[in-house]
Amino acid sequence: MSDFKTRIVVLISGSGTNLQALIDTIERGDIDAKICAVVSNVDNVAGIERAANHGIPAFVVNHKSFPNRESFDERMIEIIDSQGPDLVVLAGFMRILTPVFTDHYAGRILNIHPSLLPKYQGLNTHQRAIDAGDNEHGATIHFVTADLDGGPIIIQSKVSIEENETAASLAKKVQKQEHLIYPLVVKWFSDGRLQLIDDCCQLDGEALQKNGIQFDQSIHKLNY
Ligand code: NHR
Ligand code: GAR
Repeated sequence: MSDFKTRIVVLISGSGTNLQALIDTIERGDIDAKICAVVSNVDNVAGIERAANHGIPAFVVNHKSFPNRESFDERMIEIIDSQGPDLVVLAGFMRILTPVFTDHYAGRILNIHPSLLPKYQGLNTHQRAIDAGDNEHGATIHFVTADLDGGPIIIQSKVSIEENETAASLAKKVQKQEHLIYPLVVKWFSDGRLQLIDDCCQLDGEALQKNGIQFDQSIHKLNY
């Protein structure tokens, strides 16, 4: 079947609430794209069920069945490329990818990370922000490169850290922002407005600042 919609493959490892936000936005007709497939490295996660509920094929590639990271990545590439994607979206995907993978999808792979990068790369970001005594935290969407959580930043959304904040309460606030900004960025990409050129993000042909666009509700309204 051929159509002109942007073809997206979403990679997950868990609950898939960001996947759901993308599915809902596409189903509302707000993004001219199609999620061709979901790929999870973990079996029986809620995100697979979410895909099934919307008629999206889901594949499981268990990283534990592979002798090394490269062979896992090669199998992932085979499955993803069988879908002919324009864009690969990491949405709570929890395996570090080798350059075999990141070079293959250079300029067409996005990740959402639960911190205000470059702060708190890696895992357990909410607790680390609380422990450091920070008064703000947030989420960042960036192009994925071989440099873990270090690729060019597209957008960030901030939340405040209150007294008595817990990692769980903070994660909930951050996720609410994630569900606003990921569909927005995927829309920009699908509309051909967002590009990675010479390691620099461009929106509508203009280079973005090093820490990307700072999201607020008014930007959101402007773009839907
Ligand atoms: N791969 C590359 N090359 N570059 C990035 O920017 C990536 C990436 C793979 C995943 C998501 C990232 C995040 O947003 C991401 C960005 C997993 C780990 C990790 O340590 C770190 C960062 C991210 C995802 N994973 C462990 C591993 O050994 C496994 C942890 C687990 O299973 O719980 O792969 O945070
Ligand atoms: C999201 O908060 C995302 O930022 C984070 O995991 C959650 C996934 O939620 N990603 C990472 O920690 C990547 N290492 P979801 O599965 O409900 O979309």
